[in-house]
Amino acid sequence: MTSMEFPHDEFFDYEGFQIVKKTDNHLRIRGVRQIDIFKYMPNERGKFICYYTKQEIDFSKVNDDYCDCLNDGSDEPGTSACQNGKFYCDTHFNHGHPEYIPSSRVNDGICDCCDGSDEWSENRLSFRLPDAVQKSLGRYQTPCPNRCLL
Ligand SMILES: [Ca+2]
Ligand SMILES: [Ca+2]
Repeated sequence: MTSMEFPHDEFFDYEGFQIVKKTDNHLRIRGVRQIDIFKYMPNERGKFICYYTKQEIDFSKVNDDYCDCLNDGSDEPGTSACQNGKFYCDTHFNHGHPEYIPSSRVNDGICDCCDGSDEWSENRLSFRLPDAVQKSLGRYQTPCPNRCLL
């Protein structure tokens, strides 16, 4: 998730824009880093344009958990719907932790982002390793601890 200031509320009127949180005119879109937010602005027809194919789709199809931009996965930055997508963790630039992960790892029950932001649905695996084992492996299951400062 990331944020960017917008001067008007008009952008928030598009159905399905999948705003995770709007506070003090900040827009946050799950799985999108701040410098890429502009790519998620609707065009003059209120549509989203896939990054590479330039395919035009309705904004309601962004982060709707169905892959519409088949070649680049750009319409699903915050879900695991597209095989080739990237999910940007809420917390970037943490030494030793990934800035982004393959979108296939979103909500898979394993914490990949140091802040656990990839596990936003808090899916839990049917088995759970003891905490001590998880710690010794350096791999954690949901609910995710915040490891960004470690
Ligand atoms: Ca979609
Ligand atoms: Ca994960």
